[in-house]
Amino acid sequence: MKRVLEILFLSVIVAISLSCNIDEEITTALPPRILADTKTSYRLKVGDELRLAPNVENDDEASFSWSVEGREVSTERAYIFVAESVGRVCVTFCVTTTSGEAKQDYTIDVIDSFKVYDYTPAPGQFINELKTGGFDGTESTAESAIAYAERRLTDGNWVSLGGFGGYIIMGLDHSIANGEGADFAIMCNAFDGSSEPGVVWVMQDENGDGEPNDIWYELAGSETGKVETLQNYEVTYSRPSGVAMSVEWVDNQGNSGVIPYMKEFHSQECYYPLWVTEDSYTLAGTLLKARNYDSMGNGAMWVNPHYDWGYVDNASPEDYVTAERANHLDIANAVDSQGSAVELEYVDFVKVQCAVNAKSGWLGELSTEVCGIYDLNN
Ligand SMILES: [Ca+2]
Ligand SMILES: [Ca+2]
Ligand SMILES: [Ca+2]
Repeated sequence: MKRVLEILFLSVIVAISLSCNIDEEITTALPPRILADTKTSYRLKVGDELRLAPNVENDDEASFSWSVEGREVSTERAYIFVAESVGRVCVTFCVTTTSGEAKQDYTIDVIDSFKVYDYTPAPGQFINELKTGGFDGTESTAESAIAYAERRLTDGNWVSLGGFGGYIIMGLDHSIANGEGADFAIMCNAFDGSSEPGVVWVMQDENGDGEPNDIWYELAGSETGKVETLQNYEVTYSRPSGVAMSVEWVDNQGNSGVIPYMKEFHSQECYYPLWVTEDSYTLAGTLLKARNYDSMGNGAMWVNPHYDWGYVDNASPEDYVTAERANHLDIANAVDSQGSAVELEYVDFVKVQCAVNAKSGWLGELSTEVCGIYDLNN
């Protein structure tokens, strides 16, 4: 009998301890946790959709809440954000269980919907090195190069125009009106001492076919009309005969030179755009006198001073807005091929073209960089 009582007693102890463990499991369940690798900032074009579905641990029987600028929009596990208008939006995700809650903020910058129509850079150290944009660096058609450029600009990253004459043509999903003052902005990567000016050209879709095949008008800048500024300057680049070679050029002023191959920094086989099918091509535009100089006299520190106004990738106190990393441009400065002012109520296409033909020692060729375009009238 004593043995039976002992067994009963032990059974009760085991049962109590088991039930204690269960209670403990419930009361000490871990609170939900949003995994740290969640991407929390995005750039979208108007009209884009983004599916947000953060990875959450300890989310048994959780409830979810999504809010946009503080207003609840969904209680689903995942949320599809639709970019409706330009600006910065804060989206908050909240997961709640009986053990606690976790929150995650997302910052979404919605930019104007834009399109790249052409990306024809001059040769340069960043050309064909397109892997920096998540591509494989061997884009060999105009279409794939345009896709690369669009992707880069959507992310707010730079697209290099290479040496003199290299250009990109962009447009928004609407005409840009010529209002009071500056009308649109071009983002770039200029900073004080690093200005690589690009001239801006604008065009109206006069024939209404949606393509930039009409008349380009230059936006005059501070250098327009100066003796040292050359209109109709042309440079012809020739495909190198082998890999790892500089790209030779001749201009229409009797000069020649090279876009130097710089193996130690950019070791892709060739700096001549792979999607240019001809063995040589000519880029024509407006040449500004280079201002770059070797500030220490020993080649270590090159400075690229800014120009007064009217250019892209130009850290001008007059039209470069540091917080936006963008130059503000005014359609009212449009001039025709004779240099006469042209009144344009709006424009549909914008071309940015590298406007200097210069090298800065070990930094290589000067090359305008473009990071995006947006309408200032919004
Ligand atoms: Ca204006
Ligand atoms: Ca057209
Ligand atoms: Ca630059």
